[in-house]
Amino acid sequence: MLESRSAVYKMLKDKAHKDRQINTFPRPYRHDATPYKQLDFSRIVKEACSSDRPLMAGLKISKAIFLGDVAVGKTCLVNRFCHQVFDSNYKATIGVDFEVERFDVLQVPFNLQIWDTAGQERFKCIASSYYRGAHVIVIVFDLTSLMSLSHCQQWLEEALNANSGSPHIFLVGTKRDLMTRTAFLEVEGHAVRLAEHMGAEFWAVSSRTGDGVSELFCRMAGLAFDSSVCREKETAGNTVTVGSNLVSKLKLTLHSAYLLVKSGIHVVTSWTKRIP
Ligand SMILES: Nc1nc2c(ncn2[C@@H]2O[C@H](COP(=O)(O)OP(=O)(O)OP(=O)(O)O)[C@@H](O)[C@H]2O)c(=O)[nH]1
Ligand SMILES: [Mg+2]
Repeated sequence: MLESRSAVYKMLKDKAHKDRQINTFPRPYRHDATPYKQLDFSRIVKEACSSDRPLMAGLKISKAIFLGDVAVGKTCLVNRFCHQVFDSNYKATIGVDFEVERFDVLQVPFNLQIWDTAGQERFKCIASSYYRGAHVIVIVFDLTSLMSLSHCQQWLEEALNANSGSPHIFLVGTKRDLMTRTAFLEVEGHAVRLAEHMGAEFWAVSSRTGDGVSELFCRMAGLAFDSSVCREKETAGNTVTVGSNLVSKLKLTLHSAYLLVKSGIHVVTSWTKRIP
């Protein structure tokens, strides 16, 4: 397997590639077309990333799933970002494809698992079994096909049914290069309204020219990383609390045990002494 294509190689690299090093909070495509209004990493995240505490040492991974109609351009989008290639010949995805992309966010290694699912109905059963546990849901449509846009709500419902958390949701229109400006503005209007209804952040990209692709993935990584560290801090906070209680309970128990053992030894000693 080529080094650049190996997921494990990417995850274990010392440093992420320069364009995957995120030190400022990535911007949305349009500030008026996103439900994620924060302008910077959370304070708790910045503090955690600048300290050397062991909390930051673990391997951080978030899962992103890509869904949408047949041939809307999911695979091309993923391949443009992961391998800097574009193939104009359509090859249907069979079931699901998997990639991992390594980022350094605020100098902390972060991996984004990318699950590129098949849009064909006959693979739905296989593909949908990979929806679970998603931190990022990317619903993809073709900007030149309003039909594909009209199916996005349905795709989102299916993805949400398989997930219990609160994933970040993206609505991404592809093939921007095929649109005239006037046609694009019209479709963009529909898509922005739908994105608002879906609670999603809207993006328009072109995998052929690469327009917007890197920005989109960095934005996903930035948001996913921020939530992942916040979650980790919350869990660690709870663990510490629970742990501290346990530790104090354990101390009490040990102390009682010590007293018991002490008296036990005394009894046993006396009893032992009495045997002969
Ligand atoms: N011009 C142009 N063509 C694109 C773009 N993205 C994808 N295509 C073309 O659209 C067709 C379908 O692309 P895929 O990425 O394979 O579509 P998919 O959504 O993965 O399809 P399934 O795997 O069947 O669900 C291919 O012929 C691509 O070359 C784009 O940004 N611009
Ligand atoms: Mg595909």
